[in-house]
Formats: sequence, C-alpha cells, structure tokens
Amino acid sequence: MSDKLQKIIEERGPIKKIGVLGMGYVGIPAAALFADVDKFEKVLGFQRNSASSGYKIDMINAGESPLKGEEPGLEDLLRKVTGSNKFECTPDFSRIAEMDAVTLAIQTPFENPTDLIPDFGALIEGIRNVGRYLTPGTLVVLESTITPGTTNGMAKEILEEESGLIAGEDFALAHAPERVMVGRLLRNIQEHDRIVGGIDNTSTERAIELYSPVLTKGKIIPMTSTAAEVTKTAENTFRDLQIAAANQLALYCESMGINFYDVRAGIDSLKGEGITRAILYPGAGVGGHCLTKDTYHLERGIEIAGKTPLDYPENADSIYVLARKVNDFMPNHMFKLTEDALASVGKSVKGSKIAMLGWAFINDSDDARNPPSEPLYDLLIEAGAEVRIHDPHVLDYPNVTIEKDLNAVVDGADVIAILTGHSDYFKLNPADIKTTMGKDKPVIIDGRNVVDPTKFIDSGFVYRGIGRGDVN
Ligand code: SAJ
Repeated sequence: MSDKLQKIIEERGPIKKIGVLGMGYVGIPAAALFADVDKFEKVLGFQRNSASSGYKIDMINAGESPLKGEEPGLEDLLRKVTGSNKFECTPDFSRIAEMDAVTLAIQTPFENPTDLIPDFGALIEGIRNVGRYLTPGTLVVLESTITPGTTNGMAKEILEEESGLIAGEDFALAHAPERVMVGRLLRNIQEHDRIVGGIDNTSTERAIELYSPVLTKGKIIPMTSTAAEVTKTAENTFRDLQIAAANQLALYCESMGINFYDVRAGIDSLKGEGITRAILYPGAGVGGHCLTKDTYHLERGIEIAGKTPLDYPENADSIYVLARKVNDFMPNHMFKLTEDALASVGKSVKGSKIAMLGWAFINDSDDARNPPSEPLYDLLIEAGAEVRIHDPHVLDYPNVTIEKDLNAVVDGADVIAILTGHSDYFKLNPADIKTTMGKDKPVIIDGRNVVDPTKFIDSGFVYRGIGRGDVN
C-alpha cells in the first residue's frame, strides 16, 4: 500500500467526477448509472467524433440511446441524466484531466485466435488518451475483458509512459470487468456482484468507492487485478466449456439414436448437497462478442501473467481451446444434418432452396456479433444452395440480406433451418409452413430445439434436430 497515493487521494477527496471511455453496450449504461448517483456530480462519456460512431454524441446528449435492441429503462434514464446535465457525451478527451475516476469499456476482439494475437488497437488508443490527460490521484479502471496481466502490465506501462506518473504511487489503477448481457444491461450492472481488482489495496479501495453506489442487489468482490482478469475470462471460458460438453453429448446421442433431452433430464435429476449438474444446451453454435474470444484471453494469460512454467499433461490440448473447436464445429454439423436430410429425399444441397430462420447470436435480440448462422450460410452458398435469411430483430448485416417477411423467406423452400431460438419460431405451424414451402417432402433442421419433432414429422416433414438421435 503506497502511503503517497493514499495521501494524494485523501487530499483529493471523494470521487465526484467520472469519465467513461467507450459509448457502447457497456459504457453507455454504466455512465448513465454513475450519473444517477446523487453523490457523483458529473459524468462525461468520451466518444471519438469518427465517421462510424461520431453520431452517438448528439444522440446521447439528446437523451437517446444509440444502442440497437430493447434495453429496458435505458432511454428513460438517459433522458433523466442528460436532462439534468449530470451526464454529457463529448469528443474532447482533454477533459479527462477534470475527472477523479476514468473507466474504459472498449472492445477487445482477437485478431488471430490461433496464435493468440488480440487486437488491442482501440483499447491502447483509449489508454493513451487517458494517460495524456491523467492527473495525480485519478483512478483508472479497465472494464473491458482483457488478457490476465494486462492491467498491471501493458495498461500500467502505457499510462506511466504517457503521463510521467507512477501507478500505485501517483494514480490508482484497477480492473472491474463488465458482466452484462444485451437486453438487460442496466439490471446486470446493478444486480450482478462486481469483481473489483486493484494493482494495490489503495486502488482496490478507490474502485470500491466508485462501484458500490451503483449496486442494488450485487455486492463487491475485491481481489487483485490479475485475479479479476482471470475471474472474468474464466467464467466465460467455463460457460463455453459447459456448452461444448452439451454439444459433444448431443452429437453422441445422435450417433446412438437417443434423445439428448431425456439424458439431460436424467443427469439433472441427481440433486442433493454438493451435487451441481449444470448441463447447458446444445445448439447450432456459439456466437457473440464474449464466449468466442475470452478463452483465448485466458490462454494468453499464461504467456503474459505466468510466473512459473505451466505444469500440464504433455501434448495434451487445452480443454478450453478444444471446447472452442467443438462449439465452432456446430455450424458444420448443421450443414451435415441438412445434407443428410436432403439426401434422404433424393436431393442435394446444390440447387436446393434453404430458408435460414435466425441470424442473431442470441434469442429475442438484434445482436449479430459473430453469429453462428454466418459459417453455415457460407457453407451452404459454397455448396451451391440458394439461401434466404429471416430474422425478426436483426436489421442488417454485411454481405447478406435479412428479411422480415417469414412467408416470403419460406416460400418454395426445400429446407427450413432454425439457427436462433427467437420466440416467434416456437409458434411455427407445421401445416402452414408445409403449404408455404409447397414441397412433398419438406425438410426442417432444428438447431435450437424450438419445434416439436412429432408434430412436424406427422405433417410430412423430414426432421433433423441437434441431439435428437431418437427421431432424426
Ligand atoms: N449458447 C448455447 N447453449 C447454451 C447457452 C448459450 O449454445 O446453453 C450459445 C448462445 O446461443 C449464444 C452463445 O452461446 O450464441 C453465447 O450465449 P450467452 O448466453 O453466453 O450470451 P453472452 O455471450 O452475451 O453472455 C455471456 C455471459 N457470460 C456468462 O454467463 C459466464 C454474460 O454473463 C457475460 O456478461 C457476457 O458473456 C460478457 O459480456 O462477457
């Protein structure tokens, strides 16, 4: 604990002004919630006035949310905190110098997962901007999901280089990873426990002061910055691993001609103290901005933050990376099911009309970051199929046409393939769909266990479903 930093912070007094870099799915709700705290005087949202995202500045200052999709409570809160001038969005990064605390919520994709090379370009630019205007006693918090060792490594170095100040001596530095899901951003920030990891105790204490007032049901869980980085990357890696375990079991069930969901109910029935059997759900693939990359951040953590050589079985793959491979394989399996089903009615993928239902990576959302539907679409096009895409929520996506009229998309199709579990698709009526397809032997491929196979088979469909070896 540096007494010097402690002293500077005491002289500076309680946190009053907060800056948030990155006006996206994490930064905007976080900034609005900070601004809604009485004891915080002012919140600035820093947004580059770039061609691609500069439009957000005026929208936010007009109390409107530039985020796509339903976000309960966000627009009302934005109108409230911009109306009272507690929250303002600005492209003027020099005002960082006025802030007592600055958070960074900037995307951290991977450039090349195989070689574990992240694309930290946007994050580094953000950290440099903070470093340029950093003043003694300021708290800097990384909220982005990052490779373990980044806060106390790359981020600290850049901030010190740009500011000439010393982390832990002149300014506080911490990692407090976001844990939000689209469609419930505000609630997730208020109700999930908050992991707070400083590079030292003073930094952790200052970060606790920042986040405590925003929490309603959630509590603060303090730890070191590296432990916080591992907590975040590992919780997503474990979820991805659980999904991969379900996907692998589903593939086994198909091979053995049994129903995954019977097995799942069976396994899930073993209850009692200490017995947790969190079996997740198999499906057409894993998408989104988080599970598709956080495993690689964790893996890279060994390189960046490893202090002693890793002791691990020789020539054995990381089970986490293997899980990524299994989940990335599922669109290929959807293609295989489509090919098999068409062959069973004497057709091939080439020349067949395929109606893909669902482009979003998650149900009832318009979020189409890394959608599992895309690799399947590419495989079908490559194989010479004619593909039309329906999604009730996603407006547009590069290089594909997303349609809103379900009947038009299904009209004349040989196959309908369900990729996303949107609520609309649970209401599909087999007889109506068959009529619209106008085929004697229409095919349905269910990648999200949305439809009742019996109803479709009884209506004359050839059915294939992930994990449904009993009826495929
Ligand atoms: N999926 C399955 N089977 C399942 C659950 C999900 O195939 O049983 C698929 C979904 O269809 C989707 C993908 O996985 O394509 C990701 O789904 P998700 O429900 O994990 O959604 P994310 O990625 O938006 O949310 C995750 C969450 N992480 C954990 O629960 C550990 C969320 O809490 C995080 O805040 C978020 O990542 C993030 O931002 O890191």
